[in-house]
Amino acid sequence: MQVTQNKMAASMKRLSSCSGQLLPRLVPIKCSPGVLKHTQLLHRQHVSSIPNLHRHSKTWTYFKSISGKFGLRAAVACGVAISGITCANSLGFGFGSAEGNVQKACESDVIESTHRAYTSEDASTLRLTLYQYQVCPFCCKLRSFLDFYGIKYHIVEVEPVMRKELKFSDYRKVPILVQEDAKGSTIQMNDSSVIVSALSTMMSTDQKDLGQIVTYYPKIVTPKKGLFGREKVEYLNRYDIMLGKPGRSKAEKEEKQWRHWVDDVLVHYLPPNIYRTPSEALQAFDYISEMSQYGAIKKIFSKYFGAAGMYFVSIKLKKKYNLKEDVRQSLYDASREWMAAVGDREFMGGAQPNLADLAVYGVLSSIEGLDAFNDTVRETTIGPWYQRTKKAVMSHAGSPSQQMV
Ligand SMILES: N[C@@H](CCC(=O)N[C@@H](CS)C(=O)NCC(=O)O)C(=O)O
Repeated sequence: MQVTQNKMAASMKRLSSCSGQLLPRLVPIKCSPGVLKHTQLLHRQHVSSIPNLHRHSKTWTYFKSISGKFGLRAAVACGVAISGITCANSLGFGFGSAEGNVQKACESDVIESTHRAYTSEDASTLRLTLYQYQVCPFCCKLRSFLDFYGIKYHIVEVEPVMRKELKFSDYRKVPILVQEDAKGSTIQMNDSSVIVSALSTMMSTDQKDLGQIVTYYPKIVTPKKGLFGREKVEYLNRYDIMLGKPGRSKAEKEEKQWRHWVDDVLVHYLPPNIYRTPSEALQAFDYISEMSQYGAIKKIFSKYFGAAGMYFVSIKLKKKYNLKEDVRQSLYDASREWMAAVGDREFMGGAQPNLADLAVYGVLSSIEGLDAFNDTVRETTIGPWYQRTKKAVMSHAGSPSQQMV
């Protein structure tokens, strides 16, 4: 009981911090060699056992009935209760994590081919395990990358309250990707964008040692401040693919800029939209609880209390991220902005999606089927691009074996 209460308190803290009540904004931090070494050690954690590996099928059930209003007291109580039922972890907590973006210095203009020659053999022999929540947007983003390139991976669905599956890790968020070598030693990679950059580096350069590659993305930890503060984790060079050449081409810069935008802007527009009204919050939580590892009773509990809590949290997130009064308009604006950037190209990457296409698609796929998604498709021109990208991801169009067909 005590453990559960502590868990609830901890989860509440996560919830609060994500809704921006407690965390100050991060400022860019420079990395010292000492930090690099430390990071290297942190990354080389060993996983004693990898739990049963399985994949969840995306069964999708709609729920659209309850639209009654919650009393304020009840809602506040629900908001507290939800913290113990962290289904919201998947679609709420992560959004507010105040991870700033630390950029690598020194980028000069370079005219070079932007095409990266990916080789699937590199990745298919990696023995990867993805620790995830099925509907977490960051996990969806990473999966869209892995699936597009036909990279095989096992999935461990993390149970969001106790998160026992993450016991091996100091880093407590998902996604985490673990690579196991033939001898059983492992390399842990954290943060969806870092993982995409690291694997892209491996797949498109001669550097095949992932243990070495992860050191290019050093972790910076800012200790927690005050009683309710939270330790903050940052990664340097998060959006950089280390091609071993100076500078970036125009297309590479564009890709990086939009990957950045996905994490800094787009992802923050989702919670206020999917929890916009009590009925939409219920719809979202019906989906989340359906996808979760919970038993029937916890599912019901998490659905109703979680929905109520996130409905109120989303009002705070709306303010924090400066969404318009009608939050849908902000989501439409973001979709239009993205489509304007894609222009008359099939994908931003040209004939094939690039990492920005995959990131935008991945994050949006986490809300596919919800009202917010359907409205956006109806009100903007994003639908055909979304479907094209989905087809490319589902058919593993980036895998060299597919390209040869
Ligand atoms: N920047 C990270 C964010 C990951 C994140 O915030 N994940 C959420 C789930 S959507 C999480 O695990 N939250 C748990 C927590 O904050 O303790 C990434 O891109 O992977």
